[in-house]
Amino acid sequence: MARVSLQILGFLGGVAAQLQYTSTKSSAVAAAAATALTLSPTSTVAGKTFDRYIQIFLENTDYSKAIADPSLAYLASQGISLTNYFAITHPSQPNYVAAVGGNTFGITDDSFQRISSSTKTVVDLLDTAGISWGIYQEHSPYTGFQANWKNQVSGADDYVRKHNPLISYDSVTSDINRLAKSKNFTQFDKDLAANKLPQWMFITPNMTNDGHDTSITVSGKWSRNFLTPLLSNPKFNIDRTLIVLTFDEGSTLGTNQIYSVLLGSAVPSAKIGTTNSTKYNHYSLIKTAELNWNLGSLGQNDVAASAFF
Ligand SMILES: *[C@@H]1O[C@H](CO)[C@@H](O)[C@H](O)[C@H]1NC(C)=O
Ligand SMILES: *[C@@H]1O[C@H](CO)[C@@H](O)[C@H](O)[C@H]1NC(C)=O
Ligand SMILES: *[C@H]1O[C@@H](CO)[C@H](O)[C@@H](O)[C@@H]1NC(C)=O
Repeated sequence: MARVSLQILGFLGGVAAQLQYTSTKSSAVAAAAATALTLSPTSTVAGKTFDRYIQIFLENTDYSKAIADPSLAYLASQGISLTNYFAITHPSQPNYVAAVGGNTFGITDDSFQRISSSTKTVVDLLDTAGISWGIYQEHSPYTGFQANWKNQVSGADDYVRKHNPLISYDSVTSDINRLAKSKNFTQFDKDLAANKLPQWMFITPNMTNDGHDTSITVSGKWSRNFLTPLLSNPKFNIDRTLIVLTFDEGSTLGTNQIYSVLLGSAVPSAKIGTTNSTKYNHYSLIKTAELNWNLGSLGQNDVAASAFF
């Protein structure tokens, strides 16, 4: 019985997401927020190189411009700067999709997409291995929200579905326990304070802080201000923590080379402030988790990708 009703809920959630895609009513959102299921499971599966993995995506900036930003140059000096990292394609959405599924699955735009429930993502591998995971999307109005959300005062785009890597996969949205791990920054703060952060995380700041609707100065400052206290927070930067701060894509006219830096306690102190010119891309994000935790593979572009370690 419980299983059936959960499936119906998941289905209704999908329908609601499509209806709400263009116009989101705040009354409906408030009602749904009151009942949304939030889960914060934890686990301690030891990895080869790291035990906690945090991926953060900023928006739309070429490598040369990002590395020249003072805040991002500072962060590069605090870790290993990856000087030969390329996004997969344009525009945003297929890059996010690829970063968890190992393929763009034919998506070439930012429109509402659903990827069939038989398509696996890295969270299938993590679930099989018993590794806790969660995604934190700034200003998603409630856990498991599947539409877009505007600032209710200014009307500006705030949280957008296209920047949520897992939400287009039916294998995630049709499973209430998975949807319950698509959380926001309110929940990030709570999970951090309660020692409930998962081992695998993906973080997307909102449309202001990720630079999409602002500038590299704003996304750079946000990154430095967000990460600096976390790097010295023993609840966040626990032993063997690896953070990858990167961008979804470069500018449309560039080579799609993007800034990426490895930070956290998993970076050996002798390598702090160094560069690494191995060719990496978003499939490397998956491959790195696979090798670290012995997860096997998705059989997609993750197979041929290079891992960071
Ligand atoms: C974040 O999600 C929680 C849980 O669904 C919700 O109560 C809260 O209002 C959300 N925060 C923001 C800033 O939207
Ligand atoms: C994005 O979040 C910041 C707080 O982190 C807030 O100041 C800003 O107004 C938000 N952007 C929008 C469009 O609501
Ligand atoms: C980046 O460089 C390659 C090739 O020299 C090494 O194999 C990697 O271990 C290295 N990665 C890191 C994180 O130092």
